[in-house]
Amino acid sequence: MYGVYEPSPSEWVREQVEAYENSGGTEGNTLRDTGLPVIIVTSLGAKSKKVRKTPLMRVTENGSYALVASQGGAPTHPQWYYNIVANPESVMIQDGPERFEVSVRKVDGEERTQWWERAVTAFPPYAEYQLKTDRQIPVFVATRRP
Ligand code: F42
Repeated sequence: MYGVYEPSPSEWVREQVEAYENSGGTEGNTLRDTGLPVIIVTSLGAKSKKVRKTPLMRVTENGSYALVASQGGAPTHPQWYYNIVANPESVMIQDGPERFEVSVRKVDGEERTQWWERAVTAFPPYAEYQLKTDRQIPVFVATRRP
């Protein structure tokens, strides 16, 4: 992916990405002390065209991944949401030691419902986050490119 990497302005996010990448995915690979696994999603800035790296919870089924734009139930979508909408073909996932390119699409209706259930199973706080906000939390499905 082309573009200059711009580390997150959020310190804990930046440190998680660094630990994850520097260890080849063997460290910094869970959300704080929950023990629940995290992936690193690389996207291309919608406006800046800079490379952005975002830790997200690992929600996976049959080799595909859900990317849940929850941002802790905040009233607005996270910025990476707009990056993926603008540049869906410039997205990579690091899952543990593996890093690969993915195709990403937003899911709606029944398909979203199925992925949402998987997401809440993997990370129960997503259900609380949805209750905190009026927006419907967007869900993308990312599939490894051949
Ligand atoms: N966030 C989630 O939404 N879902 C999760 O499952 C999740 C899990 C998770 C696990 C571990 C962890 O450490 C963090 C986790 N987070 C999760 C938080 C997540 O990593 C993000 O920090 C959060 O979702 C906020 O995303 P954000 O993209 O808004 O990030 C902010 C902090 C940020 O980096 N902003 C930058 C900035 O300079 O303000 C750049 C933002 C950016 O990409 N800008 C775009 C550009 O062009 O470069 C423009 C975007 C536009 O508006 O068009």
